[in-house]
Amino acid sequence: MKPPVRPPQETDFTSPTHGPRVSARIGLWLGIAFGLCFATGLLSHGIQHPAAWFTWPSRPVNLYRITQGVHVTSGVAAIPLLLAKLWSVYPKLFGRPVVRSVPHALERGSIFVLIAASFFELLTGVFNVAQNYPWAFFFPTAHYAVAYVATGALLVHIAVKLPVIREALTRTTEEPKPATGALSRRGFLLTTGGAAGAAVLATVGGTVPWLRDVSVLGSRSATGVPVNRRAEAAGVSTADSTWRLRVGDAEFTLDELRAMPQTTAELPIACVEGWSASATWTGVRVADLLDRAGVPAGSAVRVDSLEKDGLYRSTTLPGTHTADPLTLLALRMDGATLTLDHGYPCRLIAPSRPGVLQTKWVSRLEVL
Ligand SMILES: Nc1nc2c(c(=O)[nH]1)N[C@H]1C(S)=C(S)[C@@H](COP(=O)(O)O)O[C@H]1N2
Ligand SMILES: [Mo]
Repeated sequence: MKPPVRPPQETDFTSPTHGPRVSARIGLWLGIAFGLCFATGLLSHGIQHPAAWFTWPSRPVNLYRITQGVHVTSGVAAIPLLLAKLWSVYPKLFGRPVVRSVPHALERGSIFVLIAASFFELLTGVFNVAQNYPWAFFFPTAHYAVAYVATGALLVHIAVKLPVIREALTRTTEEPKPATGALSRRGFLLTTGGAAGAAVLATVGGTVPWLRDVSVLGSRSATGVPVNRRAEAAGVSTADSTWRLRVGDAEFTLDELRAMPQTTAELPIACVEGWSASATWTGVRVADLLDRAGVPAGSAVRVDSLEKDGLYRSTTLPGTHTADPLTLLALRMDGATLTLDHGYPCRLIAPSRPGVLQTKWVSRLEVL
């Protein structure tokens, strides 16, 4: 006789890939990935919108490149981890009664918020790396705000689950062997770890040059330095002979800049969108320019460009960076005069600075 048809129940799901032991382990990895992603995201935000107390060092030159690489890589690694985590707990959807008590309702609600916010962060992040913005909101603001929602919900979740987590991570008793052919807990954890590792490898090449060949998602950085905003899109055409660089009250022609002592350095452009690329830049030290213009050493300046109204037409360069001898107004890249797309006649290139702040087509340094 057939059993009567009934909806599935939580106890129907007997695979060892469900349950607290798997869930707590994957949760631990996911917590680490989220923690790294949140911390490096906050840093990046802090550098771009510094509070009065915040200073970001200009050395080592690759510091921002590394923190941004960790941000993108940990975010990408979190995607397979999140999916595996949801797999491990989805039988709970069939737990009855749906709501047992007020605390239970709050707990379930917080998990819903956590999942929604996590998907929002990971998906918008991936779309940003792909430079695809199929939505109406401004990515940085939304991605930043929802990060707090996700992190808050995560902390609540960990606090609520602490006893279960502790028990699941320390228990040593063996569970019954899974039916032959079924995926064991170990097999599931290894597969999940493998998927996260593959995701990391597919992404880190955007940051680590010698891993570029294995990084299918890092293809944007395959050759040379990518251009995010072209001169044409920025409304900048070949600067005419009337171009001058204004520094405080002083003015410099392009020939005067070329006649000044030149510094050559290999420095990266580390874009917030997940790629970074090094180039050899040659140009004038910002510190020298400020000195010639009679501006006190270590002053912060605003860097203005020829661009009329782009979001990144103007940036603030803090004193730690103006004082650094590797902070340049570059005239040349990889031995040749800057192309218009890379910022001709001159562009800012400073160590350990987000790409979005490496202002191109500079026309003025205004002392703040
Ligand atoms: N004036 C201006 N400078 C700019 C931008 C811009 O939109 N306008 N984009 C920035 C961004 S987002 C990056 S990643 C770098 C890229 O420099 P590149 O085009 O030379 O690679 O330029 C930066 N400088
Ligand atoms: Mo960028």
